[in-house]
Amino acid sequence: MKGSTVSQDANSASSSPAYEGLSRDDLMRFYRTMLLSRRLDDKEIQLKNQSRSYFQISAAGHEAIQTAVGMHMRPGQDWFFPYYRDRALCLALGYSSYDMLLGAVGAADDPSSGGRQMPAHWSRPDLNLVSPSSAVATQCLHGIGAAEACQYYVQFPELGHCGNDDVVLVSLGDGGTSEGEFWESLNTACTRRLPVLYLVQDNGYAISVPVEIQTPGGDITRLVSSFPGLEVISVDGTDLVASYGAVSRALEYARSGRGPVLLKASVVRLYSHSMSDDERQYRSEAEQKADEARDPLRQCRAFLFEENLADESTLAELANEVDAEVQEAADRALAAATPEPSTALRYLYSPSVDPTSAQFDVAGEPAGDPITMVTAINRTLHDEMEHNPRILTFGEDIADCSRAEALTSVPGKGGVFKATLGLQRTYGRERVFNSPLAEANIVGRAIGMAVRGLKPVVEIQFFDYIWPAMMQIRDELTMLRYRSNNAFSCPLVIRAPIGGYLRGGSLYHSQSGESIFAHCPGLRIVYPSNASDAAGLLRTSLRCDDPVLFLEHKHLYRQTYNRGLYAGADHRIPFGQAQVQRNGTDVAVITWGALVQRTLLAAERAAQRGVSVKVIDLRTIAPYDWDAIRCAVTETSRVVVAHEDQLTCGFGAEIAARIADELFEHLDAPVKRVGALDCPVAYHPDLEAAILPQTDDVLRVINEVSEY
Ligand SMILES: Cc1ncc(C[n+]2csc(CCOP(=O)(O)OP(=O)(O)O)c2C)c(N)n1
Repeated sequence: MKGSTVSQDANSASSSPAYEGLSRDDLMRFYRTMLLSRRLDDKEIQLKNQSRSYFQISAAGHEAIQTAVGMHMRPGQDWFFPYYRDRALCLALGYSSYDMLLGAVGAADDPSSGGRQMPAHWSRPDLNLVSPSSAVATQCLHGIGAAEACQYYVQFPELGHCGNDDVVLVSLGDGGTSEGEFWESLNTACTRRLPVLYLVQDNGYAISVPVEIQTPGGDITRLVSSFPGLEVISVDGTDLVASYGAVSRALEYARSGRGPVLLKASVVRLYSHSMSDDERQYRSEAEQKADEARDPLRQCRAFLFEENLADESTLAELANEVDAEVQEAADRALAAATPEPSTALRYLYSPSVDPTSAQFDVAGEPAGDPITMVTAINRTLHDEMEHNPRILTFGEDIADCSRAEALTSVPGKGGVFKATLGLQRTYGRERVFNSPLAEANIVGRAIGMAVRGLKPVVEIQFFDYIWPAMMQIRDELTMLRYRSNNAFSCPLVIRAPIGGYLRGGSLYHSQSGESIFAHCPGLRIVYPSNASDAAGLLRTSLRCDDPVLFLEHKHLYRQTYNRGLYAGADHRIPFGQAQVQRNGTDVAVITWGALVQRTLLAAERAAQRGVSVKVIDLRTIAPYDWDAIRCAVTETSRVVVAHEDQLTCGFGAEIAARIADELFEHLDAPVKRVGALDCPVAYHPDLEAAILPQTDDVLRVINEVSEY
């Protein structure tokens, strides 16, 4: 480490330009944090070897840069999106040894997760330290959303606090930079000039994959150097003083409002990737030795001696003190209570707002002429944006016109289906804007905004293209509340046009697949079949406290048969409440979406043959109305489940299985299902008609069941 000879008594508390403005006391404090981090790693390794904890991943070799960042930034004011190696960073921000060890043993009082997350996934709301998942790089997009929330609050201070110079830290490894989410986040960070500090800790490896395989040229800074507005800084992240200086410069840039910074810290990984890995299988001894020579703790110790800032006995005393702290914390953590197994289902959803409750049962006052489903959605969005200034909406093509100068002279795009038409014109470009063509970007940013108290309602242009966002939905959106034991949440709405019957929609504009999302606990799934339900259910989605996937059937957007009256700006429909669309006594059909109308037509035809069919529109898939299904089965003893999605593993399979399980003795016939063929939806209308379930198919199965 660079420095000049400064005697110990000359500079105990005053800062020295030779040490990037750090005083001896600062340096000693930083050294202590680095040492504490290492000793905690070693204690956890011991606990794991003794089978008293269940996983370990260390920060060994990363401590200097992390301490420098943590000491520079402002917990509780700046925001932090860490990754699993950030032990020294989190200690520097104020996370305690005891709390870390509570995480290691999975104690009930582990403040990060109550024993739900692996150790090393630290979080605490009062520090603005946001609960990370284990999926590398997803946090990059959350950081962007958090920074956008900051800009929003600066503009609308009555809605939330953000200082003019607050910065969002996004921390990740060199391997993580290969993920699309890293690049999708850089896109928006630069486009919107966001105050984001990317800390890339490059230890040369992602488990066993060396950086030259990961990154062309082996250095991420070469790849990002052309991003407009991105400041790029490299530093030896094992050198505490150099790291501190580099962080100073990085933060100065980010705090000045000029845009994002990427700080690449070259570090070493002194232990294997985690205790589930053995690096001797893929690293030479010589290479490991070379890394050991760069050990930041050793370097810092040598520096303190060389600069006469500490002597052997001072550091020995400090080490004893750290060891005592770690031992005491470990003893207490090992004695701490473990999580109660009966709490396993807690905090999948908001404990305070129940969208199935009477609070969401508000009929409203239907008035005016009947409107289409897409108009009902548009009107609801308008009214809700008026009602709640925290609602923002963005997605691909959803704005009226991105170029402000043209907005007055054009009618506006407002979404490829026009569901968002006029929102930007009415509520402004801060609240309604286009996103890049990147679905993970859309959902990931929305999560970051929601964490900071905004209410994003985002559009995925076609359900068929939701898949790049699947990681964000499955691993982040639905799990944040659960994994943080209710400390963090991200209630937001994803609107996604779904389904076929388009005559030409083909494979990539006709997909269904609600059952895939029904397999993601933590997510509400809404699937209206008509205009009035769409309005009431969308309002509930926007006012509840959970993440909602709001599926809008494209074919139903503009039909005449499902038009309805708009019931005003307060109309709400509770989730999990099916609607009986037709009463009948012989057969019950459980259905939703585009199959509702087809089933009603089939029921009409069945009635002509003397078969009385009850038609139940589920309206929401998660939760679904089991009571309504149970009543229908007990009343009719014959049941069909009809949906547009493929038969195999469609949501009908779940309903049929549960009926067989719980209502078997009430049945007079097998539970039958109607669904699409198990293939994609092909282009030619004749093929489409053969693949998707039609009225005739529903009628045939109704007949089979009634005649059984
Ligand atoms: C999206 C995703 N893919 C794979 C993994 C499994 N995994 C965990 S850590 C890791 C390597 C990450 O390397 P890097 O980003 O360089 O960070 P380091 O652990 O070296 O600090 C991998 C592949 C994961 N957690 N997330």
